[in-house]
Amino acid sequence: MAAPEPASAPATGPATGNAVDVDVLVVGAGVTGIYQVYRAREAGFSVEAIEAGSGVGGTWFWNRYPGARFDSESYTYAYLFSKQLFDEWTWEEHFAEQPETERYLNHVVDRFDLRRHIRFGARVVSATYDEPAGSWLVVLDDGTERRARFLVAATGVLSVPFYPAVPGRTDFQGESLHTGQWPTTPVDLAGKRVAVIGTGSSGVQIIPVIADEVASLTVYQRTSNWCTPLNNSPITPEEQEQLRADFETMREILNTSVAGFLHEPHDRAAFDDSDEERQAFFEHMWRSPGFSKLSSNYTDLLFDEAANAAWCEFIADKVRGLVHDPETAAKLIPTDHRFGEKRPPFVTGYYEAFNNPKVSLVDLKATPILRVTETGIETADGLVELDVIIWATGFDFGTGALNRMGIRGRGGMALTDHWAEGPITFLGVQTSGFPNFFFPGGPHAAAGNNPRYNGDQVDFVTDTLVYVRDHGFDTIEVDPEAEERWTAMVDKGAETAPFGTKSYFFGTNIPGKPKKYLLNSGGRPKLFKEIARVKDTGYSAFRLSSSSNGASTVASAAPVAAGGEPG
Ligand code: NA7
Repeated sequence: MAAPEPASAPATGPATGNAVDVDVLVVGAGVTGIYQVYRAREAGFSVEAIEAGSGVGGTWFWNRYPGARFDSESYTYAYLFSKQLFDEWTWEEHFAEQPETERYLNHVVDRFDLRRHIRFGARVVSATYDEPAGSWLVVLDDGTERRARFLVAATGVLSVPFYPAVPGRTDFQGESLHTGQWPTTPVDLAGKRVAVIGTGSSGVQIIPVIADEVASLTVYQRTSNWCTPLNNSPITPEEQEQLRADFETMREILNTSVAGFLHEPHDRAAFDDSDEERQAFFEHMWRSPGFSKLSSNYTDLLFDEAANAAWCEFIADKVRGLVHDPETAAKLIPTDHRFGEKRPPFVTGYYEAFNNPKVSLVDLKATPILRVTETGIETADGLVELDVIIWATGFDFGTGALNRMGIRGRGGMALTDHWAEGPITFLGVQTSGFPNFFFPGGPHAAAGNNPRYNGDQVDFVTDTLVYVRDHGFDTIEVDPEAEERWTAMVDKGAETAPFGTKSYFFGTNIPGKPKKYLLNSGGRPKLFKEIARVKDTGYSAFRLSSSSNGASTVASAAPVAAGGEPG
């Protein structure tokens, strides 16, 4: 292992005047949190991360179920801030499996000497803004406290597992597992009668991987998805060499492209081509890697009903060809949503798994689950006896973790009250009434290759902290008008295609959750544009103040109009 690259500034030491334990307290040591710890430390702040897991990785720590892997190309998901890091690490596959990713993240943490900044096995139970002191008081689940100038929640969007309220769920006497909370100890499924509930990205990854070893596998599907092949393969030594040679170009594309992928956009609309050409192009798409089915497909795929329907019909034909039993094939073909309305899962051997006589598909729309019993799952069709139930039932997306952290801002206002009708943010990084609190990679982060977008936000947060410090301020809070405008932009953009209206992107998978779009419908270009405007206008969309000696002095409160409407 190579020696860490030199830090450009001291790793510790308070950057501001008032007494705090740490300048920057980061919550979460996943992909975003690790990068935030690195950037904050390099900028000269003292920093500590609080991580609930016993290891780093966040999503890639908790989702350790068999078959969990990237849907984004490994080298495009990886960190790009260090060419040395990129050169040292050899990804085995174009789409790495969870253990490889977890190894990589551990390597990064050790390579840059970040582990000493991370406290593991600790969960934040409350975080309260202390107005007179201008700092955050954070309480952990063991009762200990931390006082921090800045609080950065890098708690992820898919980090709170969701269990549906199925009657009797906890009565089951066998083993109950959630894909998003998979144990670190070995799970033996060999020869067991197993159920998987849910056929989103997680369900469709685990199903083909465990199908051979179990005694029986019953798949409980409520809604089928438009699954297409991941088309994974090992990275050859020649490809590896090429990737390293192309690093700077690749970094440039990934740091600037709309979706944060390398995939080339197509230049034709679906009906520019003849029927034969379109079939041939769809065949090419079917054989293309991961998200290129979205990002390199026909330009009108997500905007033209007929174009989308043609692609869906192509997929449906594939499913009918792959699945031997026509009834099962029919159940696996979606009838209630277009391709791209929901996050499309990518698969390896998923449809083929249903040709395995041990695998059966239960259509919950026809035969809903009545209850879970001590011994299995009972539907309108009767009881299936089971040894293991795997809940692949998703997450409380976007706001789930933030709403569970007991966050209170100015005047004791609870974040859950401020966001009672859904998140309101500026740039998906700050919300008014909560000074010095940031949440990169949280709600209103853009849709695409997550580490790229989250990295953009971490970069902005870090630049902002430096700006605050170097201009002699110690408090920063977004102007309510700026967050209203940004949120209005997000909501308005979500009214139009291609987003659909029913998916975890809108929170509709969680009973009682306000229906609000939880990504940034303006995408990465909007984020870049607005960040540039913030910097050009001297942070006019924010209120900057100095709270030393207990008195809060507003030193800059330029009207948001100076920053203009986020556009
Ligand atoms: P998803 O994509 O939210 O999928 C959850 C699945 O669980 C989905 O098929 C749901 O069906 C199903 N579900 C949810 N509640 C129920 C109940 N009550 N009964 C039966 N089935 C249910 O989560 P994943 O973990 O698969 O993927 C999350 C992200 O991780 C993914 O997008 C990638 O970014 C990686 P529904 O469609 O709601 O009818």
